[in-house]
Amino acid sequence: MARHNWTKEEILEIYNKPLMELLYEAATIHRKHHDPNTVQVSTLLSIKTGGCPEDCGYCPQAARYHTDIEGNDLMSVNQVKAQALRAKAAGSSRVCMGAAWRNVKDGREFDNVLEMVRSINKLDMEVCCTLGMLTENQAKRLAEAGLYAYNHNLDTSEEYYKEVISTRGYEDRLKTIDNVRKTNVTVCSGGIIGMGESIDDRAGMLVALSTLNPQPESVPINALVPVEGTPMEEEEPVSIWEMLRMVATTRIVMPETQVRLSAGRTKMSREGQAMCFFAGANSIFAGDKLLTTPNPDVNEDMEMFKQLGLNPQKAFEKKEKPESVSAEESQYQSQDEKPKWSRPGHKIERNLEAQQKTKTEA
Ligand code: SAM
Ligand code: DTB
Ligand code: SF4
Repeated sequence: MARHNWTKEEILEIYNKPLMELLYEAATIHRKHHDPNTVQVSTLLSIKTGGCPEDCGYCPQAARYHTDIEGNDLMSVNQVKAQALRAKAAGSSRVCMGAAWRNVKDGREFDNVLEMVRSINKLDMEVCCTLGMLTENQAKRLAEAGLYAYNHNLDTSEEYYKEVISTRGYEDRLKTIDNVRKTNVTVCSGGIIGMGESIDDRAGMLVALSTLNPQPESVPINALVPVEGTPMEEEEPVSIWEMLRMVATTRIVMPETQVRLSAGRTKMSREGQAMCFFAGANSIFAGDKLLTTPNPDVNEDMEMFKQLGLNPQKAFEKKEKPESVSAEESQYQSQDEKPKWSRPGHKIERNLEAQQKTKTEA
């Protein structure tokens, strides 16, 4: 059972333990609650890029910073469906659609997003969205469309939040999470390390997340990707030791949660990532792009899985499929349409070939 009364002092004590003790404790808890050889694979899709009115100091998509990213209008439902099919063929069980919005506005664009959710759901994949702030009614509409998870990060501690973002407050973030909780959509909420915050702030963020009741079903741990043109362009990269401590502490205080290695994996060695999986990370973002910045090559990730003996988690393995789409409705139920990684007796080499083929065809 998860505890919902962690204090900052307790969390700091865990975070600062001798590393071997911390890793052993986290790995032991991880094994009690999860299969240590299964890792969820999620693909990010930026459905609306750039031009955001907010001032998040880390974000290349904020209109006020002069970054090199190419902004786009909302993608079409067909474009999204095509990308989701590609992600599925590459072994992903979840698509996470991100929009550079402060909040969702009712109207044609939101209707299109609801249609995207329905169409990815029909592919028998979990669908996640991260669209900024939501009202209770918008959360309900997403739930009715079959949304599986909503990502809305607290990013850091309440105290440090004001140093990073001025255009909205911590309370606004908590309110959206609460609106999502009123539905059957699962909550994905985590944060970023390496923004100049203290260890106290990291512990503060973990207090805020772990005292939510229920705790978030998934917690992404991002290492800042310092992007030229943003106020954080000069931040020092986080070391693997900090990442490991953060992952292990998250695992200990939120034992049932899926802990996701998110932004920053391009700077992590395979050995470093293996240590993170040992310490309790059990989800990654796959695909050579996050939202706007690079991510490790899919083939490299597949080789890493093979080397470490990891298997990708199947869709809907953790929670019942949302009721709005029945199994009969799903057009992609046949064994052949299942991701190659999750077919019995698969050969990863075959999958590598399929990857090369998709790339050449694209
Ligand atoms: N606009 C929506 C929002 O802010 O909730 C959704 C998209 S936003 C890009 C999603 C998350 O990406 C942010 O909350 C932040 O945690 C993460 N993120 C953005 N830029 C990042 C960066 N440069 N490095 C690491 N994480 C980043
Ligand atoms: C999350 O915590 N990390 C992802 C996802 N949720 C939406 C986003 C990372 C973005 C990194 C910067 C970029 O690519 O623009
Ligand atoms: Fe906008 Fe989200 Fe980026 Fe903040 S993190 S600037 S809200 S896209």
